[in-house]
Amino acid sequence: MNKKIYFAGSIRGGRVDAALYQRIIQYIKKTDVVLTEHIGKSNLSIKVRTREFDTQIYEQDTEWLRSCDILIAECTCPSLGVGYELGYAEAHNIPVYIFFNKNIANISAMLNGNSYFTVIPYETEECIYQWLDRILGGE
Ligand code: 6K6
Repeated sequence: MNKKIYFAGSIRGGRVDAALYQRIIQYIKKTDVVLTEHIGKSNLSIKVRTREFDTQIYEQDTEWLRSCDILIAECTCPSLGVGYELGYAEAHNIPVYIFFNKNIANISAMLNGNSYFTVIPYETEECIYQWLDRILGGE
């Protein structure tokens, strides 16, 4: 209850799963705090902006990463930014859970081969929520 969750999902890597991100975020929010609610927004801009604009995003996101209790990532749609966040979380000893739909995508060996990460291949969305109950319930 009331854990701080950093939810990571693709933005410039592609928004094909944005609606799924939104549903996952809403589910987590029933019991806990999601620091990155914007990831699920359907109108989020994916345009490359100025270096200054992106610096603000980087500074804010890495601050949230350092302060979160758990990182939960949906990695079916590959994203350089999410990959960076996973490594950053590992370097700061933040527990990391990585979901991907095994009927749609493969996961990088650099994630699947790293025993620090809990990698969760799923087939149905319902599986994600069952896992979230375990993760957030602290089982
Ligand atoms: C901010 C407000 C409205 O639109 C923005 C623009 N972009 C981003 N805002 C916040 N976090 C971002 C933004 N772009 C990338 N990220 C972070 O990187 C998120 O935490 C995502 O998990 C991850 C996505 O990386 P890319 O490489 O797919 O963009």
